[in-house]
Amino acid sequence: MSTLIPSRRFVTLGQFIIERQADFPYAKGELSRLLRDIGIAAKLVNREVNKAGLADILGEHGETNVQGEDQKKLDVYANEQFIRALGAGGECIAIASEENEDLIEISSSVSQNARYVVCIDPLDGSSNIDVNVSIGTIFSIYRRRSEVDGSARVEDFLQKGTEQVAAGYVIYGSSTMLVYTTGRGVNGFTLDPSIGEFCLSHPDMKIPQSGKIYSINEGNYAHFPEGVKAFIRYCQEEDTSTGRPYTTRYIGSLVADFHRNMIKGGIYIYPSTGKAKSGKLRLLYECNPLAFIMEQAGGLASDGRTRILELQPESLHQRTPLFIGSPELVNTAEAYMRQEQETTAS
Ligand code: AHM
Ligand code: MG
Repeated sequence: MSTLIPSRRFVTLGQFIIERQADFPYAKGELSRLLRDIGIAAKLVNREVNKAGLADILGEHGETNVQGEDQKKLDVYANEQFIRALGAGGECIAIASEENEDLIEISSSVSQNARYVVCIDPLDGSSNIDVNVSIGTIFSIYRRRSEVDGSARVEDFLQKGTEQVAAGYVIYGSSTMLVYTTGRGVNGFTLDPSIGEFCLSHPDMKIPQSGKIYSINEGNYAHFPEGVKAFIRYCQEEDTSTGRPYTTRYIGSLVADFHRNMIKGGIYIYPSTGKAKSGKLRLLYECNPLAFIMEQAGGLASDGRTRILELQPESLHQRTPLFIGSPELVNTAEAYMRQEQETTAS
């Protein structure tokens, strides 16, 4: 008698989103469609990232973005793809992008009754494109606050990170992955290029409670707050009971550094520096979405004192220091920051 062995079922992002739709009866499928649109744009961006070394797509685009940084051609392409996909989908009324000074309102007829707004960093770590290092997209979705039949307002975006309904990132790396949360755990999907689909590969991702990796641009050491310097010395000290000294790993591409630490356990820090009092990273496009994902994976994210998700945004391009990763390491780093504060106060 022959036995039929069922083949292992693989779950695509699209199937997974549909299966999980029941978690959001109030959302009537809009959130699912938004995630689907982001997944489609990510595939287009992935295609261009993969051939970046071949096409005349490398190099400066000749413009600077609103932060005064050089924009590469791929940044522009990625920005356009996400805006186009979200604009055509009909679920998003406005987008705030790291690459645009003002919010982008979508005025198509299909979006008239859209209830969501999206914050996006279309291509983070773009200074790594021409050296073939992993780069990423980071996104975050909020329910709008303004009336559904009127225009979107900046206030729709100036919501605390606790109000996010979904957040995720795409890493264009040795394989391309899309990782997202809707507040019910974190799931990761790897793009299978042979079928052109993101397939569930990392269900219910959890960050280890502790870890041995610390990621920080130590070139700025002289300008770090004393608490950060003390934490770095702690990481470098010999102590076999806690596995120290720890290992330093810094790619300089946030999504790649974040993703590695999520899987292996560790901490990423971009603190304030002498020249940048609020650090470098943006609250809306980078810190809030990654903080939401990190907390959902069992980790922590703060500005060294306050939980990132509780910071009240005042402007679209606001920056904040970021301490994010395994809870034990973030707690220890925060303890050093408190110690610094107490020493300064006394
Ligand atoms: P970007 O949004 O302009 O790409 O800048 C953000 C990037 C992050 O990916 C990375 O973690 C950080 O900047 C690196 O900054 P630095 O070179 O100062 O260490
Ligand atoms: Mg960025």
